[in-house]
Amino acid sequence: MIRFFLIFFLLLSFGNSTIRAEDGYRLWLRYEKIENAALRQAYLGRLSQIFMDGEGPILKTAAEELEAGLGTLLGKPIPATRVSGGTGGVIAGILGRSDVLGRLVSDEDARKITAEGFLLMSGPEHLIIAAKDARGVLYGAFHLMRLLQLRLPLDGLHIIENPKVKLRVLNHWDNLDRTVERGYAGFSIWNWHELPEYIGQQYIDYARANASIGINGAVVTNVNANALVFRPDYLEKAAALADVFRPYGIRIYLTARFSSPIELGGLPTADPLDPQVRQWWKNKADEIYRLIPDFGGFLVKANSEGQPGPREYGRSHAEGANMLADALAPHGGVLMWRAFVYSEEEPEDRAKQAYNEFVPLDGQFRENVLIQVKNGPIDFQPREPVHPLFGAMPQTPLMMEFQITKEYLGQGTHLVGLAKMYGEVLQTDTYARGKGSSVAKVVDGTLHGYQITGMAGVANIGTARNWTGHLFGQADWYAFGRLAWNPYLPAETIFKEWAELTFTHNPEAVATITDMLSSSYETCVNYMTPLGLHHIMAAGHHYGPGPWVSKMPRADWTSVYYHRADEEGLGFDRTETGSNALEQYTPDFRRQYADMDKCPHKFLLWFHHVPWGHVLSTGRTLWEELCLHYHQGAAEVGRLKKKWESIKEFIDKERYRQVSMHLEIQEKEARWWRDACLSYFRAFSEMEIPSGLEQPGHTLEYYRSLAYPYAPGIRPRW
Ligand code: GCW
Repeated sequence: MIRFFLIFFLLLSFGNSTIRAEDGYRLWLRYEKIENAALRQAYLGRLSQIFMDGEGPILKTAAEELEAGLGTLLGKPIPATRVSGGTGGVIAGILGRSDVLGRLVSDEDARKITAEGFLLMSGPEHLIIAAKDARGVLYGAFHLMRLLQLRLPLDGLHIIENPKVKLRVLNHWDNLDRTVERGYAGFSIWNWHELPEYIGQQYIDYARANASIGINGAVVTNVNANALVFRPDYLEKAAALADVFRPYGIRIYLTARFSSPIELGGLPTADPLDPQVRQWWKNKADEIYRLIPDFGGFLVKANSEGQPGPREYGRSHAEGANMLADALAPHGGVLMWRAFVYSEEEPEDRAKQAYNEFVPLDGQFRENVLIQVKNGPIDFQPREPVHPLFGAMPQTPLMMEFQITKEYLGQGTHLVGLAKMYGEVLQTDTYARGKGSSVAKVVDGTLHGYQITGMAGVANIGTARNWTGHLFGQADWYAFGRLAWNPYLPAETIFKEWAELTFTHNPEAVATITDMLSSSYETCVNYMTPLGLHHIMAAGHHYGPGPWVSKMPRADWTSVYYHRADEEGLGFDRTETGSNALEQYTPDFRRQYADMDKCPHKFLLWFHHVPWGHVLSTGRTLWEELCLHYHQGAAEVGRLKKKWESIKEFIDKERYRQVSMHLEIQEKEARWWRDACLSYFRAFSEMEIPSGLEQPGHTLEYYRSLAYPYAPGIRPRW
């Protein structure tokens, strides 16, 4: 008898756990059955069947997505058919190839749909998904599912959505040995050793998740590149991944190590003007396209942090990029060349390097070249002014490079809604063509008329069961995709969508999660690098504070180089009395920051060296303001915890616990940042931390003694 109960209990608990398994793997694509029967009926009235009027791998995916999604959401099978089943239900297809749609879609609507865009329109008994291409139909299908997931009405629907950016790409800093540089979610999901035969389910789920947010490109190798990926057996492996991505409208790209003709081709040089080298790259591109006909192209990090490049041969970035672009052009491929370049020497200000190297080359790149520019001039810091290049290269398509993985924003343990930072960057006015010249308008091509546009995000994905390590890292991946599609989407809109798709429809819970994501970016800046401080993290792994870092192979790899703390004050003078990096911006942009007393506080110490006792517009001295921001930031994390606790009843136990434990770590680390940095800067200001504020729990020597040799995210291998 006891055995019976034991087996029964085990079955029950196992059974429940599989039903309840909420480990985050399903991301925002959970398609939980709509609980409201009346709403289900209302949807069923219009979605009774699915007529996919066309064929091909991507349309097949769209049909399968609709079938699976509608069936689960509406609680009954809704088969997709290839023959017209009358006028009811979903009618999907490509205009110009579908007579049915040709009759249902007006010429005016048809004209408004651009590449990869879609029309979503509801009639009395049907719902139309019409596009000019298969990707548009797929994105329309996912958009329809999102409407149902958000429980939004379909009556009178008339949506035309066109992607504002052409290339919407994830950069994976994944190494061929499956380690991920600056990755905090386990290992690389690409198991190169078992490809091409073994196709992991996660590859398919990855492609589906990206397609659902409009991402159409994946660079699957690290920018600190390995020439081995161009070896024939590795190209076969890459081709197998391309085969997985293709039905989801995703093109594969590879990073190209500039010295590959030497390392792999056995040539004596990689000089881009050498005919043999040019031929080698042409042959290599031809070889790749024989295996992967829709190969996206190359991403290149050259002459940066030890990566090889054209400068070794006295050639310019344009000469290097154009060689690769010429190899790709016959196949329709693109060359993304990174502007994250700072010279081997150590001139006065690293923030000026890329501008000095690239602006003189404006207009010298081939048509199929995009220059991939980080959002700021240093290096993905919690907050940076926008990169001056965004206002300075009207003739060369610049694409944005955001970091989704949180190398400098709390890595795998902090909740920081990055859409807030991305939006701040994208909405910044460069004044390149007068007022209203936002970075978003540079990136989407409307400001300078770029023929090709792009946005890249350094991925935060790994083998972690919930993909991103910290569950809220999914919100950053989701936000990147939504902003690459539409750089003008408000962060709060994205956060609200993600919260509902991922957790619950309870309005209080959704509002709270939205608020947590929305406030957490400023919170993180405050407890790490307030008032324009930057690059004061620990060396190497970049885990935790290190304002004392002063001995590195290069001065501009230290912290003291950036904060410039001395007995007089704090901050980096980038005005004309200092490095004058400010002159690289347009006059209207410059004007906002040139005067210490008018400079917005968020960039005060980025552009100015400010005396400790200088009284700011708040009436507080710099030192007092610094202490206040650090304490506000750390205290805010405590409030994040309380917000999460307040919605416990609406969140499943498993994911609630995941996030709670990470919030515990985040609060501990926020206080660590606060106390370590103030203890260090106090030695220069020679002022006490205001008595009303909690004093550091340890001595400066204690904070400086902390060492974490196994902090995650492996370092670059230069
Ligand atoms: O922020 C730095 C990182 C490096 C990275 C480099 C880059 C891939 O610390 O790990 O190298 O940026 O963007 O190339």
